Amino acid sequence: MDAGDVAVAPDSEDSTADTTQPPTDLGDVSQDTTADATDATDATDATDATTDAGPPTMTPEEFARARELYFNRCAGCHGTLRAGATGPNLLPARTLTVGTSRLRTIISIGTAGGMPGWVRTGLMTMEEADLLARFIQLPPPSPPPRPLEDIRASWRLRTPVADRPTAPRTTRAWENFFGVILRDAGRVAIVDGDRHDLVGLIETGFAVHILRSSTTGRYFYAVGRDGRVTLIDLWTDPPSIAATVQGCFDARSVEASRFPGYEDRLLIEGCYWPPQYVVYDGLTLEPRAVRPVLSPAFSGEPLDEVRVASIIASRQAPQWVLALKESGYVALVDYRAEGFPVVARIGAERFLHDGGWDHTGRYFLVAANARNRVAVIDTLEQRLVTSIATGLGPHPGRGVNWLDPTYGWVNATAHMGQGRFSVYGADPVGSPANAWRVVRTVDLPAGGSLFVKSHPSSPWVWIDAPVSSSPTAARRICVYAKATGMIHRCWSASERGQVVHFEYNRAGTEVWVSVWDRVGELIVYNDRTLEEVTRIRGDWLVTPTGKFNVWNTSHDVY
Ligand code: DHE
Repeated sequence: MDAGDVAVAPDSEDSTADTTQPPTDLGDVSQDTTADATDATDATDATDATTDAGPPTMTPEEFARARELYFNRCAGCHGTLRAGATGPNLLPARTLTVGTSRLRTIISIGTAGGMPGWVRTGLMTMEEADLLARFIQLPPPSPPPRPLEDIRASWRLRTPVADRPTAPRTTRAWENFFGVILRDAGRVAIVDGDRHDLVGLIETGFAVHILRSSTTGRYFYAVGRDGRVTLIDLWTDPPSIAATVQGCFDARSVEASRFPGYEDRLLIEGCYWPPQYVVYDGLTLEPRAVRPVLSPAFSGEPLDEVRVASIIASRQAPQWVLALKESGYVALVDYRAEGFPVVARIGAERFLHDGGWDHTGRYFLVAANARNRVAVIDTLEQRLVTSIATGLGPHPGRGVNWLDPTYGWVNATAHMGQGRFSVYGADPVGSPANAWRVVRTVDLPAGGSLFVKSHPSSPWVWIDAPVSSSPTAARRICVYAKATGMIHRCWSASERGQVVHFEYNRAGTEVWVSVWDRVGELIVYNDRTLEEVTRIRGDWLVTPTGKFNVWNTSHDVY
């Protein structure tokens, strides 16, 4: 092992073995995406002895329902065309050999490899599991393309730029607003970071995934799983929708232009389907260009599906940095060039997912969860530096960076597949011997982690575990101390739901975390004492997930 230190949490509550069966739609974190699903059926329900005879049949209505279910629950991990990514391949050549009854059981109770038990956790009925079991034995339907003219037809400019306020109409400190995703309500709440109260509710539609701020911070861009982008103006009172557009049928990411001179001017949306990205005017969402990303994998395998996963914006060049999941390339898109082309493609690692900057904003550190590695991309020299084996299923979100007392500047991730926080050197100038290798591994009580977060003025790194198979662990927060390189404390933050995702206020003095539940809460902690400041509650707080502070998101503070 290339770890320098191994520190063990001194006051962890338990060391529950974690098989990471996420109770959400996160799906598989199996290491081998070609693993046979039949391997995972050891827990098959003995009462389920249906005999399968040949390919299943479905009525058109059943097929349409199953297609929708697959899109909502399965496509994120297994791919729209079912060729597999974080989860295994679900094409008929494989699934027909497994058969309806066993597939239904897997869908119902999950697997030890990380597949959620959809019926077991109450998120699906047995009838829906049966529909899906039959659906995945039939050839995948061809999803439609989405050309520029269709995207243009979806564009709605509600408030032209000339009709918008020229100064903030609110007297509140809008740069400390938080955009809070209310996932299952199809809304984004704008919450005042000073006063901890609701400023406004924005109807964004189906399952918003993330928000990004424009570079001045005036606008939030929200992207939903259905590919819809919503431009939210924070200078109206209350905040309002200025424009909407739908560039994809399935999407997870948007990012603004951040290079000096391009503030608030452009926006990119990365599609899960079709395999493309779309560039919009940043103030109106008028579509400007759509570009394909389909190609063979960097290692040569032919592909029918390539999804755009994380996107970050450089401040050192007029470029967006795109992680292309299936092909394993990191693509640099130049928005100063005509047509917003990809100007460099860097082969990194397959099934790229989430990531963010090192402290200089030069290196992109992106997780290939299914390969248990974090790839390091030098965006200046446009090359892969290396990829680091960190643990099972690294999932940093945008990640975290700080100055370690021994190893210089570092970045870090926790993991979905094991209880481990890995710290890796990221200081090739000040501490070259430690750069791009794991320098500390710290045990956590459980895996199932999705996000880590810190702030330049904070002594801590906050770590969640919302997709742990243990409900206790899924509600727990752990805090790592930068000074000692050890877990300072872990505690249970809620008696229900899952505790997920952190965000700081503008001053870096408070940390907000979501209780992801039908009756949700936002817990606000004092970042110095780790004591609870308040709990934000309200009947509008339905299934809160990600939170994005205007100042921190527009300045890439994470
Ligand atoms: Fe996310 C970030 C994709 C499930 C909440 N999620 C991301 C990013 C990607 C992604 C590619 C990086 C965006 C960027 O930085 O540009 N997420 C996916 C999936 O494919 C996956 C695994 C399954 C799916 O079908 O969507 C998935 N994600 C989830 C959840 O279940 C979460 C917890 C709740 C939800 O909304 O569904 C969730 N993802 C988030 C959040 C971020 C995110 C809050 C942004 C973190 C940040 O601080 O930047």
